[in-house]
Amino acid sequence: MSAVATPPPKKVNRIGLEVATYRGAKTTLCAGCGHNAITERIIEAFYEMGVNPSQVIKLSGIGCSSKAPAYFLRTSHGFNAVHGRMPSVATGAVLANQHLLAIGVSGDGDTASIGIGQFVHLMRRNLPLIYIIEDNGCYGLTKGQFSATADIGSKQKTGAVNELPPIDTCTLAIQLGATFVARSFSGDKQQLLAVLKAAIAHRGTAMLDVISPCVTFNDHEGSTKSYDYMKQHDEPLHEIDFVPFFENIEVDYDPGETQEVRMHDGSHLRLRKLDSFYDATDPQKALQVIEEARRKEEVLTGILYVNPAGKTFPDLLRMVDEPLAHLPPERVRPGRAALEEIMEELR
Ligand SMILES: Cc1ncc(C[n+]2csc(CCOP(=O)(O)OP(=O)(O)O)c2C)c(N)n1
Ligand code: SF4
Ligand SMILES: [Mg+2]
Repeated sequence: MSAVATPPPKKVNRIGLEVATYRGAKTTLCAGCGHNAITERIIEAFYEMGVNPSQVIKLSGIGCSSKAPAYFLRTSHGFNAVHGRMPSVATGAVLANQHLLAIGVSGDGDTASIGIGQFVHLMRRNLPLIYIIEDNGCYGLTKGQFSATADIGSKQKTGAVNELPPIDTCTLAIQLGATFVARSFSGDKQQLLAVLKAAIAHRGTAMLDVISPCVTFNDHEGSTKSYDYMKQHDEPLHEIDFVPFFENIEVDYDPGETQEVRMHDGSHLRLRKLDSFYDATDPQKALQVIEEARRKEEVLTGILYVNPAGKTFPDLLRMVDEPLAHLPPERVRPGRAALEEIMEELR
Protein backbone atom coordinates (compact mmCIF):
# COMPACT_ATOMS: atom_id res chain seq x y z
CA MET A 1 0.00 0.00 0.00
CA SER A 2 1.52 3.35 -1.00
CA ALA A 3 1.73 6.15 1.63
CA VAL A 4 -0.47 9.24 1.08
CA ALA A 5 1.81 12.18 0.29
CA THR A 6 1.29 15.14 2.65
CA PRO A 7 0.91 18.43 0.78
CA PRO A 8 3.81 20.86 1.29
CA PRO A 9 3.10 23.51 3.98
CA LYS A 10 1.57 26.68 2.56
CA LYS A 11 3.97 29.61 2.35
CA VAL A 12 3.06 32.38 4.78
CA ASN A 13 4.56 35.75 5.74
CA ARG A 14 5.76 36.89 9.18
CA ILE A 15 2.18 37.38 10.45
CA GLY A 16 1.12 33.94 9.19
CA LEU A 17 -0.89 35.04 6.13
CA GLU A 18 -0.75 33.59 2.63
CA VAL A 19 -0.26 35.85 -0.39
CA ALA A 20 -3.85 35.02 -1.49
CA THR A 21 -5.12 37.05 1.49
CA TYR A 22 -3.57 40.14 -0.10
CA ARG A 23 -5.37 39.71 -3.42
CA GLY A 24 -8.68 41.31 -4.38
CA ALA A 25 -11.34 40.86 -7.05
CA LYS A 26 -10.39 39.77 -10.57
CA THR A 27 -9.28 42.78 -12.61
CA THR A 28 -11.67 44.25 -15.19
CA LEU A 29 -8.93 46.43 -16.75
CA CYS A 30 -7.57 45.70 -20.25
CA ALA A 31 -5.04 42.86 -20.53
CA GLY A 32 -1.56 44.39 -20.56
CA CYS A 33 -2.61 47.64 -18.81
CA GLY A 34 0.28 48.94 -16.70
CA HIS A 35 -2.14 49.45 -13.80
CA ASN A 36 -2.48 45.63 -13.44
CA ALA A 37 1.30 45.27 -13.04
CA ILE A 38 1.27 47.93 -10.28
CA THR A 39 -1.52 46.01 -8.49
CA GLU A 40 0.66 42.88 -8.53
CA ARG A 41 3.58 44.76 -6.95
CA ILE A 42 1.29 46.28 -4.26
CA ILE A 43 0.11 42.76 -3.35
CA GLU A 44 3.72 41.53 -3.12
CA ALA A 45 4.91 44.53 -1.11
CA PHE A 46 2.13 44.32 1.51
CA TYR A 47 2.58 40.51 1.77
CA GLU A 48 6.36 40.67 2.08
CA MET A 49 6.21 43.51 4.64
CA GLY A 50 3.68 41.50 6.69
CA VAL A 51 1.13 44.32 6.84
CA ASN A 52 -2.15 43.28 8.46
CA PRO A 53 -4.85 43.91 5.79
CA SER A 54 -7.46 44.71 8.45
CA GLN A 55 -5.31 47.71 9.45
CA VAL A 56 -5.24 49.18 5.93
CA ILE A 57 -7.53 51.71 4.25
CA LYS A 58 -7.51 51.92 0.42
CA LEU A 59 -8.65 55.16 -1.19
CA SER A 60 -9.09 56.31 -4.77
CA GLY A 61 -10.81 58.80 -7.06
CA ILE A 62 -12.26 58.02 -10.51
CA GLY A 63 -10.55 56.46 -13.55
CA CYS A 64 -9.25 53.04 -14.64
CA SER A 65 -6.43 53.55 -12.12
CA SER A 66 -8.88 54.41 -9.34
CA LYS A 67 -10.58 51.03 -9.87
CA ALA A 68 -7.33 49.26 -8.91
CA PRO A 69 -7.92 49.14 -5.10
CA ALA A 70 -10.74 46.65 -5.80
CA TYR A 71 -8.07 44.25 -7.11
CA PHE A 72 -5.86 44.06 -3.99
CA LEU A 73 -6.34 43.60 -0.22
CA ARG A 74 -9.95 42.37 -0.38
CA THR A 75 -10.46 42.51 3.40
CA SER A 76 -9.14 46.04 3.93
CA HIS A 77 -11.26 49.14 4.45
CA GLY A 78 -11.91 51.16 1.30
CA PHE A 79 -13.41 54.40 -0.01
CA ASN A 80 -13.82 55.18 -3.71
CA ALA A 81 -14.20 58.98 -3.73
CA VAL A 82 -15.34 61.48 -6.36
CA HIS A 83 -13.04 62.37 -9.32
CA GLY A 84 -9.99 64.26 -8.01
CA ARG A 85 -11.28 64.42 -4.43
CA MET A 86 -9.53 61.45 -2.82
CA PRO A 87 -7.03 63.61 -0.83
CA SER A 88 -9.72 65.25 1.32
CA VAL A 89 -11.38 61.91 2.08
CA ALA A 90 -7.95 60.44 2.92
CA THR A 91 -7.20 63.40 5.20
CA GLY A 92 -10.41 62.80 7.15
CA ALA A 93 -9.85 59.05 7.41
CA VAL A 94 -6.22 59.33 8.54
CA LEU A 95 -6.96 62.02 11.12
CA ALA A 96 -9.88 59.99 12.48
CA ASN A 97 -7.77 56.84 12.86
CA GLN A 98 -4.00 57.10 12.84
CA HIS A 99 -3.64 53.36 13.44
CA LEU A 100 -4.63 52.64 9.85
CA LEU A 101 -2.06 52.40 7.06
CA ALA A 102 -3.52 54.46 4.20
CA ILE A 103 -2.86 53.83 0.51
CA GLY A 104 -4.39 56.01 -2.19
CA VAL A 105 -4.41 55.12 -5.88
CA SER A 106 -5.04 57.89 -8.38
CA GLY A 107 -4.49 58.60 -12.07
CA ASP A 108 -2.68 61.42 -13.84
CA GLY A 109 -6.07 62.92 -14.76
CA ASP A 110 -7.50 62.33 -11.29
CA THR A 111 -4.40 64.01 -9.76
CA ALA A 112 -2.92 66.54 -12.18
CA SER A 113 -6.05 67.64 -14.09
CA ILE A 114 -9.29 67.79 -12.07
CA GLY A 115 -7.62 66.96 -8.76
CA ILE A 116 -4.65 69.34 -8.83
CA GLY A 117 -6.11 71.65 -6.14
CA GLN A 118 -6.52 68.83 -3.63
CA PHE A 119 -3.18 67.27 -4.61
CA VAL A 120 -1.09 70.39 -3.88
CA HIS A 121 -2.57 70.80 -0.41
CA LEU A 122 -2.05 67.12 0.35
CA MET A 123 1.64 67.39 -0.60
CA ARG A 124 2.24 70.33 1.76
CA ARG A 125 0.63 68.60 4.75
CA ASN A 126 2.73 65.44 5.04
CA LEU A 127 -0.28 63.27 5.84
CA PRO A 128 0.81 59.66 6.47
CA LEU A 129 -0.41 58.22 3.17
CA ILE A 130 1.06 56.27 0.28
CA TYR A 131 -0.14 58.22 -2.77
CA ILE A 132 0.31 56.42 -6.09
CA ILE A 133 -0.27 58.10 -9.45
CA GLU A 134 -0.75 55.46 -12.14
CA ASP A 135 0.50 57.78 -14.86
CA ASN A 136 -0.38 56.97 -18.48
CA GLY A 137 -0.55 60.59 -19.70
CA CYS A 138 -4.20 60.24 -20.69
CA TYR A 139 -7.75 59.75 -19.46
CA GLY A 140 -7.91 56.01 -20.10
CA LEU A 141 -11.46 55.54 -18.78
CA THR A 142 -12.94 58.21 -21.08
CA LYS A 143 -11.11 57.08 -24.24
CA GLY A 144 -7.63 58.58 -24.08
CA GLN A 145 -7.82 62.40 -24.05
CA PHE A 146 -4.55 64.14 -22.98
CA SER A 147 -4.10 64.67 -19.26
CA ALA A 148 -1.96 67.39 -17.65
CA THR A 149 1.07 65.04 -17.49
CA ALA A 150 1.17 64.47 -21.27
CA ASP A 151 4.46 65.72 -22.77
CA ILE A 152 4.61 68.44 -25.42
CA GLY A 153 4.58 66.78 -28.82
CA SER A 154 3.06 63.54 -27.50
CA LYS A 155 0.59 62.05 -29.98
CA GLN A 156 -2.88 60.66 -29.32
CA LYS A 157 -4.08 57.53 -31.13
CA THR A 158 -6.24 59.86 -33.26
CA GLY A 159 -3.09 61.76 -34.37
CA ALA A 160 -3.81 64.86 -32.24
CA VAL A 161 -0.60 66.41 -30.84
CA ASN A 162 -0.32 67.84 -27.33
CA GLU A 163 0.91 71.44 -27.31
CA LEU A 164 0.59 72.22 -23.61
CA PRO A 165 3.55 71.83 -21.21
CA PRO A 166 3.19 68.94 -18.73
CA ILE A 167 2.93 69.22 -14.96
CA ASP A 168 5.74 67.23 -13.34
CA THR A 169 4.08 65.82 -10.22
CA CYS A 170 7.42 64.86 -8.61
CA THR A 171 8.82 68.40 -8.99
CA LEU A 172 5.60 69.83 -7.60
CA ALA A 173 5.56 67.43 -4.65
CA ILE A 174 9.18 68.23 -3.70
CA GLN A 175 8.59 71.99 -3.99
CA LEU A 176 5.53 71.70 -1.76
CA GLY A 177 7.30 69.76 1.00
CA ALA A 178 6.39 66.09 0.39
CA THR A 179 8.78 63.92 2.38
CA PHE A 180 9.09 60.89 0.04
CA VAL A 181 9.00 61.34 -3.71
CA ALA A 182 9.70 58.60 -6.25
CA ARG A 183 9.18 57.87 -9.91
CA SER A 184 9.05 54.36 -11.31
CA PHE A 185 7.78 52.32 -14.23
CA SER A 186 5.05 49.65 -14.01
CA GLY A 187 7.29 47.30 -16.05
CA ASP A 188 10.24 47.52 -13.63
CA LYS A 189 9.24 44.83 -11.11
CA GLN A 190 12.33 45.02 -8.91
CA GLN A 191 12.51 48.79 -8.59
CA LEU A 192 8.77 49.28 -8.07
CA LEU A 193 8.65 46.60 -5.35
CA ALA A 194 11.57 48.18 -3.46
CA VAL A 195 10.02 51.66 -3.75
CA LEU A 196 6.65 50.38 -2.48
CA LYS A 197 8.24 48.66 0.51
CA ALA A 198 10.13 51.83 1.42
CA ALA A 199 6.87 53.82 1.03
CA ILE A 200 5.12 51.43 3.47
CA ALA A 201 7.88 52.06 6.04
CA HIS A 202 7.75 55.84 5.59
CA ARG A 203 5.76 57.97 8.04
CA GLY A 204 4.46 60.92 6.06
CA THR A 205 3.28 61.38 2.49
CA ALA A 206 4.98 58.94 0.11
CA MET A 207 4.25 60.18 -3.42
CA LEU A 208 4.91 57.66 -6.21
CA ASP A 209 4.50 58.66 -9.83
CA VAL A 210 4.48 55.35 -11.69
CA ILE A 211 4.57 55.52 -15.50
CA SER A 212 1.92 52.98 -16.50
CA PRO A 213 1.22 52.61 -20.23
CA CYS A 214 -2.40 52.53 -21.38
CA VAL A 215 -2.27 49.77 -23.99
CA THR A 216 -5.63 50.73 -25.47
CA PHE A 217 -5.29 54.50 -25.98
CA ASN A 218 -1.65 55.49 -25.39
CA ASP A 219 0.80 52.78 -26.46
CA HIS A 220 1.49 53.77 -30.06
CA GLU A 221 4.41 55.49 -31.78
CA GLY A 222 4.53 59.17 -30.77
CA SER A 223 3.34 58.56 -27.22
CA THR A 224 5.91 59.34 -24.51
CA LYS A 225 4.19 57.05 -22.00
CA SER A 226 4.22 53.87 -24.10
CA TYR A 227 6.11 50.64 -23.27
CA ASP A 228 8.52 51.23 -26.18
CA TYR A 229 9.29 54.82 -25.18
CA MET A 230 9.85 53.87 -21.54
CA LYS A 231 12.18 51.00 -22.46
CA GLN A 232 14.32 53.43 -24.46
CA HIS A 233 14.20 56.44 -22.09
CA ASP A 234 14.06 54.98 -18.55
CA GLU A 235 17.14 56.24 -16.71
CA PRO A 236 17.36 54.60 -13.23
CA LEU A 237 18.93 57.01 -10.76
CA HIS A 238 20.23 54.30 -8.43
CA GLU A 239 19.61 50.70 -7.43
CA ILE A 240 17.32 50.48 -4.44
CA ASP A 241 17.71 47.96 -1.68
CA PHE A 242 15.18 48.03 1.13
CA VAL A 243 15.76 46.18 4.40
CA PRO A 244 12.69 46.10 6.71
CA PHE A 245 13.19 46.61 10.46
CA PHE A 246 12.39 42.94 11.16
CA GLU A 247 15.25 41.63 9.00
CA ASN A 248 18.93 41.57 9.84
CA ILE A 249 20.25 44.91 8.68
CA GLU A 250 23.93 43.92 8.92
CA VAL A 251 24.28 42.95 5.27
CA ASP A 252 27.34 43.56 3.17
CA TYR A 253 27.66 46.83 1.29
CA ASP A 254 30.31 49.18 0.15
CA PRO A 255 30.02 52.51 2.03
CA GLY A 256 31.69 54.38 -0.83
CA GLU A 257 28.98 53.32 -3.24
CA THR A 258 25.81 53.51 -1.17
CA GLN A 259 23.68 55.92 0.76
CA GLU A 260 21.75 54.65 3.78
CA VAL A 261 18.53 56.29 4.92
CA ARG A 262 17.08 55.13 8.25
CA MET A 263 13.27 55.16 8.19
CA HIS A 264 11.28 56.07 11.31
CA ASP A 265 10.44 52.40 12.07
CA GLY A 266 14.11 51.33 11.95
CA SER A 267 14.02 49.99 8.38
CA HIS A 268 16.90 50.88 6.12
CA LEU A 269 16.69 52.24 2.64
CA ARG A 270 19.92 51.65 0.80
CA LEU A 271 20.49 53.54 -2.41
CA ARG A 272 23.34 52.23 -4.50
CA LYS A 273 24.33 55.25 -6.50
CA LEU A 274 24.88 55.20 -10.21
CA ASP A 275 25.54 58.91 -10.10
CA SER A 276 28.10 59.27 -7.33
CA PHE A 277 27.02 62.85 -6.54
CA TYR A 278 23.38 62.05 -5.93
CA ASP A 279 22.10 62.69 -2.41
CA ALA A 280 18.43 61.63 -2.02
CA THR A 281 18.05 63.77 1.11
CA ASP A 282 18.77 67.02 -0.78
CA PRO A 283 15.59 68.54 -2.30
CA GLN A 284 17.51 71.05 -4.46
CA LYS A 285 19.57 68.25 -6.00
CA ALA A 286 16.39 66.27 -6.67
CA LEU A 287 14.78 69.21 -8.51
CA GLN A 288 17.98 69.70 -10.52
CA VAL A 289 18.31 66.07 -11.67
CA ILE A 290 14.62 65.90 -12.66
CA GLU A 291 15.04 69.06 -14.77
CA GLU A 292 18.28 67.81 -16.35
CA ALA A 293 16.60 64.53 -17.30
CA ARG A 294 13.61 66.36 -18.76
CA ARG A 295 15.90 68.41 -21.03
CA LYS A 296 17.55 65.20 -22.25
CA GLU A 297 14.10 63.64 -22.82
CA GLU A 298 14.87 60.96 -20.22
CA VAL A 299 12.54 59.64 -17.55
CA LEU A 300 14.53 59.54 -14.33
CA THR A 301 13.33 56.74 -12.04
CA GLY A 302 14.11 55.87 -8.43
CA ILE A 303 13.66 57.52 -5.04
CA LEU A 304 14.24 61.16 -5.89
CA TYR A 305 13.82 62.62 -2.43
CA VAL A 306 13.31 61.33 1.08
CA ASN A 307 13.14 63.01 4.48
CA PRO A 308 12.12 60.48 7.13
CA ALA A 309 12.15 63.06 9.95
CA GLY A 310 9.48 65.52 8.73
CA LYS A 311 6.62 66.41 11.11
CA THR A 312 3.37 64.80 9.99
CA PHE A 313 0.00 66.55 9.73
CA PRO A 314 -1.47 64.72 12.79
CA ASP A 315 1.64 65.75 14.77
CA LEU A 316 1.22 69.37 13.70
CA LEU A 317 -2.44 69.29 14.74
CA ARG A 318 -1.47 67.62 18.04
CA MET A 319 -3.99 64.85 17.42
CA VAL A 320 -4.50 62.20 20.09
CA ASP A 321 -3.04 58.84 19.11
CA GLU A 322 -6.22 56.77 19.68
CA PRO A 323 -8.83 56.43 16.91
CA LEU A 324 -11.41 59.19 17.51
CA ALA A 325 -14.28 56.68 17.47
CA HIS A 326 -12.72 54.92 20.48
CA LEU A 327 -12.58 58.00 22.71
CA PRO A 328 -15.08 57.92 25.60
CA PRO A 329 -17.62 60.80 25.87
CA GLU A 330 -15.83 62.33 28.87
CA ARG A 331 -12.76 62.89 26.65
CA VAL A 332 -14.56 64.42 23.68
CA ARG A 333 -17.12 66.60 25.51
CA PRO A 334 -15.81 69.42 27.67
CA GLY A 335 -17.41 69.28 31.10
CA ARG A 336 -19.33 72.11 32.80
CA ALA A 337 -16.16 73.30 34.57
CA ALA A 338 -14.26 73.63 31.25
CA LEU A 339 -17.17 75.55 29.71
CA GLU A 340 -17.35 77.89 32.70
CA GLU A 341 -13.62 78.53 32.40
CA ILE A 342 -14.05 79.51 28.72
CA MET A 343 -17.03 81.75 29.58
CA GLU A 344 -14.95 83.40 32.31
CA GLU A 345 -12.21 84.23 29.76
CA LEU A 346 -14.81 85.86 27.50
CA ARG A 347 -16.31 88.07 30.19
C1 LIG B 1 -16.54 65.43 -12.02
C2 LIG B 1 -16.18 64.49 -13.14
N1 LIG B 1 -15.71 64.98 -14.30
C3 LIG B 1 -15.38 64.14 -15.31
C4 LIG B 1 -15.54 62.78 -15.15
C5 LIG B 1 -15.23 61.86 -16.34
N2 LIG B 1 -13.99 61.12 -16.10
C6 LIG B 1 -14.02 59.89 -15.56
S1 LIG B 1 -12.49 59.22 -15.41
C7 LIG B 1 -11.78 60.60 -16.10
C8 LIG B 1 -10.29 60.70 -16.32
C9 LIG B 1 -9.50 59.61 -15.71
O1 LIG B 1 -8.15 59.74 -16.06
P1 LIG B 1 -7.02 59.24 -15.10
O2 LIG B 1 -7.21 59.76 -13.73
O3 LIG B 1 -5.72 59.56 -15.74
O4 LIG B 1 -7.27 57.66 -15.01
P2 LIG B 1 -6.97 56.51 -16.08
O5 LIG B 1 -8.33 56.11 -16.56
O6 LIG B 1 -6.11 57.06 -17.15
O7 LIG B 1 -6.31 55.45 -15.28
C10 LIG B 1 -12.74 61.56 -16.43
C11 LIG B 1 -12.43 62.86 -17.05
C12 LIG B 1 -16.05 62.31 -13.93
N3 LIG B 1 -16.22 61.00 -13.68
N4 LIG B 1 -16.36 63.18 -12.94
S1 SF4 C 1 -8.31 51.91 -21.19
FE1 SF4 C 1 -6.10 52.09 -20.84
S2 SF4 C 1 -5.91 52.70 -18.66
FE2 SF4 C 1 -7.98 51.86 -18.96
S3 SF4 C 1 -7.80 49.68 -18.44
FE3 SF4 C 1 -7.53 49.86 -20.65
S4 SF4 C 1 -5.30 49.98 -20.94
FE4 SF4 C 1 -5.72 50.46 -18.77
MG1 LIG D 1 -4.50 58.36 -16.87
